[in-house]
Amino acid sequence: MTDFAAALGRLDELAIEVPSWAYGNSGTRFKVFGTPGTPRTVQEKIADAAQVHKLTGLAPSVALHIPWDKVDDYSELNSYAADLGVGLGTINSNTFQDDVYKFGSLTHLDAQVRRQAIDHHFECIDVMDATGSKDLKIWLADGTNYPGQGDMRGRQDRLAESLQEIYARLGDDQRLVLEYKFFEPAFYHTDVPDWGTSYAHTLALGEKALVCLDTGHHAPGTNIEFIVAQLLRLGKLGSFDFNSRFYADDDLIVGAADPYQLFRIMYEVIRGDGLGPDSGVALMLDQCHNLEEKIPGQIRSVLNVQEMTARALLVDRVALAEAQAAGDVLGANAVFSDAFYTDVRPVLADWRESRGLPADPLAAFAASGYQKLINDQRVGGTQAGWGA
Ligand code: AOS
Ligand code: ZN
Ligand code: ZN
Repeated sequence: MTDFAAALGRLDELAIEVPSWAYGNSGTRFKVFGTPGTPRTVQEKIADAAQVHKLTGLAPSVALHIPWDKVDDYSELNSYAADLGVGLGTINSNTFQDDVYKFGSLTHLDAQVRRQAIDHHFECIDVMDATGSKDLKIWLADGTNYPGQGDMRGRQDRLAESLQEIYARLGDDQRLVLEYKFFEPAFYHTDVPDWGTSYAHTLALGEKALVCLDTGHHAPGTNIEFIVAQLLRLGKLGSFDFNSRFYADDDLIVGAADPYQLFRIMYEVIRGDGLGPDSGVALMLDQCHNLEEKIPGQIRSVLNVQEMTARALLVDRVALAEAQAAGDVLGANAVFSDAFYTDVRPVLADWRESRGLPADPLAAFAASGYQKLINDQRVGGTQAGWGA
């Protein structure tokens, strides 16, 4: 039998970074519904993120997006965040919203466009130097819509060269994480479509380059936990972008669509020594809250990750290994699913209370009056990213 207390003791190692853009308004190409109290500045996004950490103890850092979260003085922003009890985390680059990148950025045929995209990443590294952030996350919208539109092979070669320049600029303690996505906004081919392509590029770059796995960026039916296991085995899993989706990439609340999948992913994270601050695997949310309220949406999300991590920690690995070795198919599956079906919510409420946190963070947020305060104070919030 798994020692419940010992297994759940590892929960203290869980830290989930939240994205600044989750607190802004977002939507689909059809409509962006605004919500009252939406942050107007990066400081207000950080203040909202700090609420999530204050009530859950799970979200000690906030990822920034450049240029959406650009400020003049990053050390001031650092102190501002620290005063609120959080730190500044991953810096996300952006080469997807300017006209110049219509046909690509780091892969573009025109050397001047590539230069601009590489320089943007240099700027992001300057921001990292100022904030003390460890990771530069690169997600590219590069790709084509029609067969023949671009030379896929040439684009790979240019991508490799551009990434080399960016990589060479990283400091000793900084890392580059390369995110893959199989389609959208490009609809025929994407230049970094899958973990294999990201792996090939990051392997060529060196040990400070790793793969970022966004859970929403796979074809339906993909065994994501296998990819997790493989990348951990290869020492190349750098970070997660957690979210969930029913169809394509839609950045819904992690664990909402398929909690069993999140459990299976967290099991492989634990199995592959990917849990904890020294593991080299950064856990991050990449979500947008189009209809639901944003701060409660983020609270729900980090709690979902914690809940599935707790269940994954409860897998009796000795019993599982014995059943596997004995060829006991159903026995092994039962050991695995018994952990998944264990209701850990009361234990997690105790875990929170023992750390001076509210047993029910969502109820505590609703009772805090914070939402009303920001609704009254903030007028004219901007859409996540596409403005401020
Ligand atoms: C895009 O689909 C990717 O998931 C990115 O990680 C991220 O959502 C984007 O950079 C928006 O901020
Ligand atoms: Zn992502
Ligand atoms: Zn995405």
